[in-house]
Amino acid sequence: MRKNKPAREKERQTATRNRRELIEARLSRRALMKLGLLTSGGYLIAKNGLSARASGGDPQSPPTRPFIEPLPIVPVKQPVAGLTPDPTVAPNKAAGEARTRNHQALARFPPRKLYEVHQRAGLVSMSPDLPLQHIWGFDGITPGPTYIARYGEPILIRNFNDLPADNGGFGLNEVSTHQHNGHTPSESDGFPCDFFGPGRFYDQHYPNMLAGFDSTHPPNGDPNEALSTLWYHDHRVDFTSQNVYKGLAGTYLLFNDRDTGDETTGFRLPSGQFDVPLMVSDKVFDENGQLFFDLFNLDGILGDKFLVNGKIQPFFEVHPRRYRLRLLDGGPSRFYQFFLTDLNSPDTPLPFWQISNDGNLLPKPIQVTSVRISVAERADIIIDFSQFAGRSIVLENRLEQTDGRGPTGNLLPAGRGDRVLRFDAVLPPVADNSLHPAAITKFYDLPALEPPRVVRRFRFERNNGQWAINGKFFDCNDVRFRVQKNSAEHWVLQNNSGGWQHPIHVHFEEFQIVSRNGRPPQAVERSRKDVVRLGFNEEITVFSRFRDFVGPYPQHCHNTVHEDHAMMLRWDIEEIGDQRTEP
Ligand SMILES: [Cu+2]
Repeated sequence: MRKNKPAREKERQTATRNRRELIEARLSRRALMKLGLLTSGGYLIAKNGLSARASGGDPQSPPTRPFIEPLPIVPVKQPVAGLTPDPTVAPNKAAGEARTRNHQALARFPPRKLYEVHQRAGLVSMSPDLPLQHIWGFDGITPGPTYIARYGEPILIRNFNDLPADNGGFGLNEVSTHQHNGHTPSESDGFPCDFFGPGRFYDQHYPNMLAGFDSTHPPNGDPNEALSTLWYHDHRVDFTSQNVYKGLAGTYLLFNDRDTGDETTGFRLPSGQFDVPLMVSDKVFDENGQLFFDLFNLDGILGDKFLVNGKIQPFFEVHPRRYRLRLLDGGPSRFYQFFLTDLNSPDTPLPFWQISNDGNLLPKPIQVTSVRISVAERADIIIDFSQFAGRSIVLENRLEQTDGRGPTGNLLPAGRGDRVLRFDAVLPPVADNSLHPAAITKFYDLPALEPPRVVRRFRFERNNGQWAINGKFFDCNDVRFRVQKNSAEHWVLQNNSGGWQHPIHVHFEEFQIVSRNGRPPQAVERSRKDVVRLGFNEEITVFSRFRDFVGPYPQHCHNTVHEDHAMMLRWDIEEIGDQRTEP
């Protein structure tokens, strides 16, 4: 029987408050299951005030006005002149370093720039209609500062954990910072189990070298494997969703002698102030307007507020010229399909250009009317705002998604989707030295494939209300398989979880899709990738080479809730690999 609305509302608030107390006690979902407080179906055990379905009690955010604050432009991280003490190959435990393994390549690729970043609490405004929010951020801001890096210019970041003991409701003050898509030695990759607590630091060495420098393309690597749009985020095992939702993420851009960061040279892509990272995330706020994270939602968390670069529904005043916009789905769980919409004539499709998929420029630009990204995927797009001079255009997500399972597959009518960002083409005309994307006939060729040494199969499946790969949950110490250095493999990713979708991410080496449900990849999926959307009942085969470094790396679902609970596995690169086909 349906209860009347006030009674249901009160029950919901009580359940929310009680769950919050458990979250503040910093119990992970796994701990709660062990304590018997959470059933395998994700329901809290019926007990006073906890009887609501665990995932059904998300608060509805208070109302906020859209498009009243400008898009934040994230500051660029500046290097420091030196670090004291100097970085060392072996972990400097005496000085408080938390690293446990030696740097593999510090002497070979000595850092040319040094950085120091502090993860700490911050107080920020996400909307003037909400109170200030207690976040955790790199340098106390979210998104964290943008790193601008170049190929052939190794860097080292001294990463301090200055996070407080009080989590204010959710989050765990232990961290492991992953550079997503980086060709990074394992000890600097941000492996989920390399986390460390407050008061310590971790030196992360990023060689910024092209993949293959030590084998397939010595000594400088394969120019066709250049990366462009990377990001970094916390990856602490079991707590990634909470810590990233709390703000621990930022952008890392890589340039080279073709994608130069100067629109008068190389590929001549829009550059400088016309090259803008856009981190999109969805969040939910409680009845007091405070950022809320429901620890008991095992499906995936959907927010009812959409933020770009940390602000709810900002506006962006642009000049009437071309811009390169780097879209990133910052999670925690939502899939997007973005369109450009003129709200005065929403049914008129507005084409633009997609130039990349994840961190990789496509073989050449492709004209599209929408881009689809799931958690952690990126897409660089070029929009020419000269055609919209004097007008406002909305970045609209029209992909229908009603719970954490994945999108329904339906597209909402134009103008009826989520209005994420409004472009106002109101600034005066300025020079545009970038090339029209139609005039760019080639970025990079796709590297040739080769026969795999091993074909491994992975079933992504539901297991007792949690998430498993080949029936097993993540375990830091369980090396599920060993890849042989300087070999190639096929990985068959199979969605065995019924009505669920999973964005699958592999660390360290990119892949190419060989087949999706038996068919070769089409259009923008003809690309190098580091995340692939595994749709309902799909089977995808991907190809990778494994080169240059050794050590542990993970493969996991990037719905951060699934990942924490525990759809992830550890694989290691070693000199001699194994032949396990269903690891
Ligand atoms: Cu998943």
